[in-house]
Amino acid sequence: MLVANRGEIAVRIMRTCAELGIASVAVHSPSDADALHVRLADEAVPLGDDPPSQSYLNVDKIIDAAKATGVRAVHPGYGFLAENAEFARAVEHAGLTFVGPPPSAIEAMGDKIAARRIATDARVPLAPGTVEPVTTADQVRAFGAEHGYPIAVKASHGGGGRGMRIVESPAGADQGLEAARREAGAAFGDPEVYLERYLPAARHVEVQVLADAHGGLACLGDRDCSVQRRHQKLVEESPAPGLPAAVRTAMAEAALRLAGAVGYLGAGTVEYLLDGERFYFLEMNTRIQVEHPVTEAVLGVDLVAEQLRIAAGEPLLPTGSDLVPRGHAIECRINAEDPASGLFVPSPGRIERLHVPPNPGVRFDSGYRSGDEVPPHYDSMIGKLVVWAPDRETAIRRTLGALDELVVAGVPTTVPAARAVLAHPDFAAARMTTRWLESTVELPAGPEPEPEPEDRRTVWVAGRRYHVPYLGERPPPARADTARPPVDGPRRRPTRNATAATATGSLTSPMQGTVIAVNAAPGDVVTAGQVLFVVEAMKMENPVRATTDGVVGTVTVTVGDVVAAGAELAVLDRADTETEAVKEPT
Ligand code: MV4
Repeated sequence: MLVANRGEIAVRIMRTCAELGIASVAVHSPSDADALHVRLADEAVPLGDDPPSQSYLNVDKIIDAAKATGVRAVHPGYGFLAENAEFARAVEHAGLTFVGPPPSAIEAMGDKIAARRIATDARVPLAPGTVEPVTTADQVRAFGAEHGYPIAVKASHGGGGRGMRIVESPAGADQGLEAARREAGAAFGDPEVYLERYLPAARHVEVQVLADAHGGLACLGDRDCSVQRRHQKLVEESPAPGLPAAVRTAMAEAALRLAGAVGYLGAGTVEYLLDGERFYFLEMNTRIQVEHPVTEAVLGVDLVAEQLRIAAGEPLLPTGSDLVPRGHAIECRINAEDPASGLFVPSPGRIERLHVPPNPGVRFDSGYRSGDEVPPHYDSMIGKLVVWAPDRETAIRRTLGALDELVVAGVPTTVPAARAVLAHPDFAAARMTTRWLESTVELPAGPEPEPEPEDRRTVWVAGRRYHVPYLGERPPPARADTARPPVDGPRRRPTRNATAATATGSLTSPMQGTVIAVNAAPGDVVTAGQVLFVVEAMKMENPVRATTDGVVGTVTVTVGDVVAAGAELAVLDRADTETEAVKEPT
């Protein structure tokens, strides 16, 4: 098996391969030469340079590697080429098995209008919407007059929510349509859009399905993935809490009808919006998903093993699998992200120490070890903390305990954000919609002062020993081996993605992409290194930092704008007084 991926999912797939006695081949970029997925593989083939286009997205190089090593199958993981029908075809043309659905199913579900038509025919509920592309503002207003506002304008070839625009009233039709088409063209190479009635307060619930080559179809329960920000999921769980049995069954049956209608094969996910007790089809993901372990935890099934069995032409699932969920599982995505200024931007760097508490019910899927570097070129996810317990309440408490004991030193992480979610009363009551995290949860905006064991003092009181946090000046280390690396603070060094200020004080975008966050307004006093913008390109969020201390003059862009590489984002007037040196944490 060649695994055309990196990080935790490549590792995850290789471990199942090993268990099944299947030899694995890794591919890797130069930065990943010593990565865990390369170490675990039986063989490894270097690809081109670090940028994904030269390595993990390079179809020709990956097919060459597959041919050269004589593999019989290719597993794409998620992201990268996993939902690229051309890649699936290239694998098949090379005489190899693609671990996934037929290219026709990838294509049908990748075209969101085609997917809506297939779902309609399969009697899968959809939000009121169009099954034809929309090109004029008159069509938007006619839709609004019939179905009401707000209206979601969505890219036909988009997905994951990117490029979606909301039109609140007839007056916004021209601008909303224009912006959506422009963004869709820039981001997906096709400006085609369609309309849906927008549901403002829904949950995101998805259903896991498996289909084999013998007509076997199975539903493997559901997951709630409502806790996300900017379409990046943070916490997922299975089963979706509080679903009435009739709704659960209807969602599962609709998902199976859709899988059957599209000629599905392998593992797939049908995404819905859930509004009260009504659910509406959003899209189908034709891959193994990041959050698949919560399903594995409650069902005792190895989903990657099922993918491999199905790809080998075997019937799905061992006989006797009852597929009744047992207990509850929660996943927290642990990303290398900087919470400074309230923006969660990727912050790659060296993981000085990684320690996972080996508690019952705790699993940590990661592509990294202590001492590994998180490269800046790819997704910033370090790992996934997956916790199982007999019931949801215990699972929440157990996850909070595991988050407290988890050590990820050297890079700022999403651990404090996950803790804020898990400790929130709305989470306990399962009152989360897709807007909840951004609108309700107070996310810690700075690095948390996490006392390491070395920061604790041992004191004896009445013959008993206590370890107490040391809150004063940190004492000089007693011994060399108790010194800890200078970490945990927000790092103020510019990343490789940061731009250079031009002589005129323009802050420019380092790449073509979509502005997804603006944290600067005219008159703001900013310090060098402060994140002012986030530009998304190729599913990566790139921080753009102030290059000098100064004052923001004009802000040239707003959220949703598509910018070219080198385009001006803002004018920065350099502070003309002699400023103190930038405060570097030491
Ligand atoms: C919607 C919606 C509300 N109404 N469609 C974003 C992800 C993409 N699959 C579709 N998305 C949405 N479509 C209608 N008609 C709200 C979202 C949405 C969302 C959906 C799932 C998970 C997170 C989300 C966050 C914001 C918006």
